[in-house]
Amino acid sequence: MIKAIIFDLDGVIVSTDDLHYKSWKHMADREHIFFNEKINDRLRGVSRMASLEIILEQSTKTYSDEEKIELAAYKNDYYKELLNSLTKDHILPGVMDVLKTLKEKQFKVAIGSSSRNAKFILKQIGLFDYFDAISDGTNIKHSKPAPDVFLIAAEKLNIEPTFCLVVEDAISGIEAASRAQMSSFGVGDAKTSKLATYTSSDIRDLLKYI
Ligand code: B16
Ligand code: MG
Repeated sequence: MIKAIIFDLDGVIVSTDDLHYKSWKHMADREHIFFNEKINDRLRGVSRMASLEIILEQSTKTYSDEEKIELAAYKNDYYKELLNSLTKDHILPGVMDVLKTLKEKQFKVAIGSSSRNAKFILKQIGLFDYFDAISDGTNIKHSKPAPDVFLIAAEKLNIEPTFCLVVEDAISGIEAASRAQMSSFGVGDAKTSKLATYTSSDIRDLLKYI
């Protein structure tokens, strides 16, 4: 029996892919590091510092830890500038229908995101007060595919993990849900995950399974 739905943020509630891409590209160009959309695809659901390591695979220079922190901050400052233009119009199709139906049916809803900017993004799109709990990049040690972000969301909701269903667009996020003993609904990239309990290209199909 499902009592709570935990939503990933980027790629499920709102698409910030392009903003992440522009911001990493801004940093990569300054450093003369090759970066393209294909590499950007590998960053989905991955934490900021782990994303940086993937980008630095293309560099011949070895960066110190301090330099890496500066590179990540440079990217994030630019990303936050871009996030200022985010509004409720950027909420992905079907999301509001699903959220409203879940509230009517009295399911608990939470966010389980790797992003340290999750609360800012939720405020920008007007959904900060909508969720019963928010677990994000600021409260975890290990990011997806580790189960931490979803286990903390369940704990904040006071609901057993096995009663939770995760909605994810990243394959690493579906693995995290599975490791948390939660069922999962994969959209986008995550549709190809063999570990997903359910998959669809339309988030509204989630309502068929609960
Ligand atoms: P930040 P999610 C993830 O969010 C993004 O998919 C991923 O591309 C990003 O690197 C990560 O958040 C960290 O984001 O730099 O804002 O802390 O999909 O888990 O909601
Ligand atoms: Mg995502």
